[in-house]
Amino acid sequence: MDALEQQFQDTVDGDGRIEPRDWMPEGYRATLIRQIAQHAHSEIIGMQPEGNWITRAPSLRRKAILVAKVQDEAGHGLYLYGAAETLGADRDELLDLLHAGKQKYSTIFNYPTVSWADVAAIGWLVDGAAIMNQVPLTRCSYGPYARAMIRVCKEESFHQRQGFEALTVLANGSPAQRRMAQDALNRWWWPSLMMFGPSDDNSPNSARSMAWGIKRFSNDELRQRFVDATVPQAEWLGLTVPDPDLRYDEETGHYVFGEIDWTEFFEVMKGNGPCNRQRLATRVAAHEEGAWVREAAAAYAAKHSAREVAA
Ligand code: BYC
Repeated sequence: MDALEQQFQDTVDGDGRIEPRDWMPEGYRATLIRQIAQHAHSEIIGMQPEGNWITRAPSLRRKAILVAKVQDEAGHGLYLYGAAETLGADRDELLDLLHAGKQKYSTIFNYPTVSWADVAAIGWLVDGAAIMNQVPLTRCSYGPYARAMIRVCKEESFHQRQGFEALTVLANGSPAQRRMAQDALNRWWWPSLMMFGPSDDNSPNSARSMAWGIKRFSNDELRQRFVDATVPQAEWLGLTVPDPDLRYDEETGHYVFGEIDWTEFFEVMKGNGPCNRQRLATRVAAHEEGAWVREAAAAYAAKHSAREVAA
C-alpha cells in the first residue's frame, strides 16, 4: 500500500469522510458511481408507479400528498446525480446508460400499481425498506453521498408515515378496502425484501464496499432488520404477511422468514419483470419530450453567466 492509499484507508477506518478532491482508489470511485447512479435512477424511475395514481387519488388531500411525494423523489434524483458528478461522472452519460439498459435501477419499480392500496403499500413497505437501507448511508465514507442521504432520509421518513397512515385507513375501512390492503401487502411484501439485494453469500460487491465504509451493514442484516420492524406493524394493521414460514424466534428475538424467490429477483434485474419495458420506454419518452426544457434552461443559464462576466 503506498502512502496515499494508506492515508485513504486510515481516513475510512477512522470514520472520517473522503471528499471529492481527496485521493481515492479508482475502484472506490467506480463503485460509488455505480451505486449512486443506480440509486439516482431508482428515484426517478420510482416516480412512475406512484405518479400513475396522481389523477386518481381518492381525495384532494391524498392527491396533494402524493404530488409532494413524487416531487420529492425527483429532488432525491437531483441530489444523487449531483453527488455522482462530484466523482467526475457526467449526468447526461449516466442517463444515457440508464436509457440503454446498461445501468440498473431498483427491481422494486418494475411491479405494477393496480389499486390505490398499492400507493399506500409503497409508502409503508418500499419507503420503509429504503429508510432501513439508507440511514446507514448517512454515515457512508464518501462525504457528498452521506450528506445527500441525510435530507433524503428525512423525506423518506415522511413518505413511510404517510403510506402507513393511508394503509391504516384502508385496513380499518370497509371489507372491500381491507381486501385491497391485504392484496397490496400480498404483492409488495416479497419484492420489498428483494430491494436489499442478493443474499450475503451471493453479493459480489459487499466485501469491498464494507471495507471502504460505503456499506455499513450487509444486505441480509438490513433485510432482517426490516422484517423485524415491519411484521409487528402488519399485525397492528390486522393484515397477514404472505409467508407461511414466518415465525418469531424467542431465543434470537428475530423473525425467521421463508426463502426469497431469487429466480424472480434475477429475472427482474435482467429486465424481465412485469413492467421493465414500460418503465424504460416511459422514461426515454419523457427525456426526449423534455429536450426543449433542458435546452431553454441551458440557454437561460448561459445568458445570465455571460451578463455576470460582462458586469
Ligand atoms: N435492484 O453485490 P450486491 C427508493 C445489483 S430508491 C436492482 O449486493 P451492492 C425510492 C447490484 O447493483 C431505492 N439491482 O450490490 C424511490 C449489483 O449489480 P452490479 C434504491 C440490484 O451495490 C422512489 C448486483 O445486484 N436504493 O428508495 O453492494 C420511491 C449484486 O448486488 C438490487 C438504493 O439504490 C436491486 N434491488 O448492494 C420510493 C440504495 N440489489 O452493478 C422509494 C443504495 C442489488 O454489480 N444502494 N442489485 O452488476 C445500495 O445500498 C446497494 O447498491 C444495494 C446493493 C444494497 C442495493
